[in-house]
Amino acid sequence: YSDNSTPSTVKNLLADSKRGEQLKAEATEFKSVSLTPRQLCDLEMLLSRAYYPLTGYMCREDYDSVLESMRLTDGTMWPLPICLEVEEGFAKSLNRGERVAVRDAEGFMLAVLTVGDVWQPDRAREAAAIWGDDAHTEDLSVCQCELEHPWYVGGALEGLAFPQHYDFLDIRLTPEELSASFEQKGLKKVIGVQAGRPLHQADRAMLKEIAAEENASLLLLPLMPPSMYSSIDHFTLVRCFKEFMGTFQGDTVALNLIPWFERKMGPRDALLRAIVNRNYGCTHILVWDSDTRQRKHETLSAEFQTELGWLSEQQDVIGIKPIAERCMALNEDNGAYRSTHEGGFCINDHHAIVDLLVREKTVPDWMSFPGIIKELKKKYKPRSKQGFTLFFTGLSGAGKSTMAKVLYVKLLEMNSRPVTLLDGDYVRSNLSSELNFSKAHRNLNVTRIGFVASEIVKNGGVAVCAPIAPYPESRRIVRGAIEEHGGFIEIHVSTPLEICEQRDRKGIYAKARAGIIKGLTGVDDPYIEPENPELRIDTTKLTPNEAAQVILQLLSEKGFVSL
Ligand code: PPS
Repeated sequence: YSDNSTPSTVKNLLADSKRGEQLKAEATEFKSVSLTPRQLCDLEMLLSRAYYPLTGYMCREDYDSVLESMRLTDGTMWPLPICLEVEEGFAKSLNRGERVAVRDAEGFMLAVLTVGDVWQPDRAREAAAIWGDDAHTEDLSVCQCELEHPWYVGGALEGLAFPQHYDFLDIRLTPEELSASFEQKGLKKVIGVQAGRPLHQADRAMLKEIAAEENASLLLLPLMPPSMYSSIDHFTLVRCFKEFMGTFQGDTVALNLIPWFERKMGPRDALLRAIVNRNYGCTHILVWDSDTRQRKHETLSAEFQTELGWLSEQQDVIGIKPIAERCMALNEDNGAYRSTHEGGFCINDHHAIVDLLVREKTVPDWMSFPGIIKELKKKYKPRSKQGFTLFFTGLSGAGKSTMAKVLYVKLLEMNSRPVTLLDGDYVRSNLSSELNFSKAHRNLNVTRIGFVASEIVKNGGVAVCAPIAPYPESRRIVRGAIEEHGGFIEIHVSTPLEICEQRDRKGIYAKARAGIIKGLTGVDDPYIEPENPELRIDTTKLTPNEAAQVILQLLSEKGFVSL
């Protein structure tokens, strides 16, 4: 990189206490910007120098140069824009040279930004530069920030404090502290291992093999989406990593939490990850193939090959050596793993382990470690103790309400959990009485049902829901909210429109055809069928009782109930 200083000799961007007091006093005059959890990650990376050599948010010239040539204007290799995204109105109120107070969500001032440039980025151009085509323009918002049409602000930062953390303080070292600790321990070679899931036996075998070949130590860096930093998953993941570290002997493994959020922005993202690992003192970086997270992969994915190629090309420039993950195979005779260079199965047992736990099956020793299983058991309760939602979706008159009522009664009869019925009409007259049947209101109605259902599931109950739910976007949100806490069984009641119309119990189709009501689903409003529901049931082919049996059978197969 451009100069030869290493982060261990580079100071963080926090002002000394005298300057800090001065900035605080002056800040009463400044405009303020509050950062989102993801933006807080970037701020912490900038202030701690994990984004060395950046000293603030990129200004326009650096931004353009990074997009065009992956270099800052001073020639340093840098793959992705790091700018502060703000709303248009706020951006237009700013003047060059003005100072802005950068705050967290509680309003605590963390830094002062001296505005360099303010501009509206061409997002299509940015996406094209990053991914090689502009098909990803919308992904930029997903990957980078929550704003749909952000403006960018660039400028130097003076830090007052790092974003506040209260947990795992002993493993939140800055690049400077971590590099110094490696130096102190005399560790010359360190392999950075970032992972967003707990690691198990096969992973340990692979890491041991690689560490021995490279004669290097390991630095484990658990990854969590920033919004999850306070969720149970975060604590489970970090505790699993602590257990995992305990399975190695001696000083060969370190563990640290870094405020990195995954942008998933292709090979350029991989380069940024490499730079950050280098800044934390790593000399090597393990490159995972995100596609081989499942057991059945036989070859490494094309994306992975590209990422690895880019990293190898830039390894001298960045100063870190990439190492590809390996496929590990179990020798069933002696319980040992070895890497297979002839392809074979890539072992990632995490999903299989979780599956065993929720089914109350024993996890074999060759898969994981007792301490890790103990941690995972606290989070992944057996299905028989989890709550779940039956979510019926389909046209008016398809038979959703009837089936919902049958299941409601049968589940009450079984008496394994409290059951709540959230029928479409019932919700409409209570929870959503002010809503109409526009697309926005239907989506809102469905997400409200999902919110109530997720609270029920969180507390171990069963929610039986039966809205039309014609749009995939709200169905997806509901699934996500519920699956965090338990089971989500989507049942598409796929009775054809002609039959629903023939039945017309409420006379609603006749009214729609006569033009008395407008926007009836199936007539002059769309119903987008679910692509992958857990079940599809056509009530012209099954009686309500038969359909209920099919559903109960599925619940039993998944382990939620025992018949
Ligand atoms: S949605 O789309 O999920 O919010 O609909 P939902 O809350 O399930 O409400 C559907 C019931 O409202 C009655 N109704 C209409 N349905 C669809 N389109 C229009 N325009 C409409 N106007 C009134 C209808 O009787 C639905 O009841 P079900 O039980 O589905 O037959």
